[in-house]
Amino acid sequence: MAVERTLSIIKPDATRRNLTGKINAVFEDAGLRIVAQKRIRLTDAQAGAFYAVHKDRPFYGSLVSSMTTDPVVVQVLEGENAVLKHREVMGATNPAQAAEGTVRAQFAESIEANSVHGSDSAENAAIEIAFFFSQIEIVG
Ligand code: RTP
Ligand code: MG
Repeated sequence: MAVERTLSIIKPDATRRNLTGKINAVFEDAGLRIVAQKRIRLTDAQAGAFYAVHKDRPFYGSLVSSMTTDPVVVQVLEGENAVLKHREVMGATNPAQAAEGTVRAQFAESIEANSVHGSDSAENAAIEIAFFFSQIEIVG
């Protein structure tokens, strides 16, 4: 199995409740290595650009504004099959459907304030990593 990288975001609902360490422990326990990480405050324009793929969805405006209320922690996670492994430990988008022990089952407040984002393919991971990080910031 190939070593991959994926882009992870600990969302404002989670940073507001001081959950960064607990969420990182779930990732590390799953064998994902944090090879880059920074805490930033997204502007409306940055959040809108990041989620441009969802611009025609009814929840777009609300999602974008929810991403700017508090800081986010953006990170690059590395490991075997990292994209899928990360999505497994995040759990389903809707926390009511998320499997026990997943980040969203443990911590999410709602379908929108669901604590974490993860890239959904290796191709999108490369695009999303480049959105936030330069090569020199990623230390494998
Ligand atoms: P993500 O992209 O954040 O890792 O999550 P995902 O693939 O599970 O969910 P996606 O369908 O890509 O949606 C992106 C984010 O939009 C919010 N959302 N709100 N109100 C709603 O029905 C709704 N549906 C999605 C969530 O914050 C979701 O993570
Ligand atoms: Mg998604």
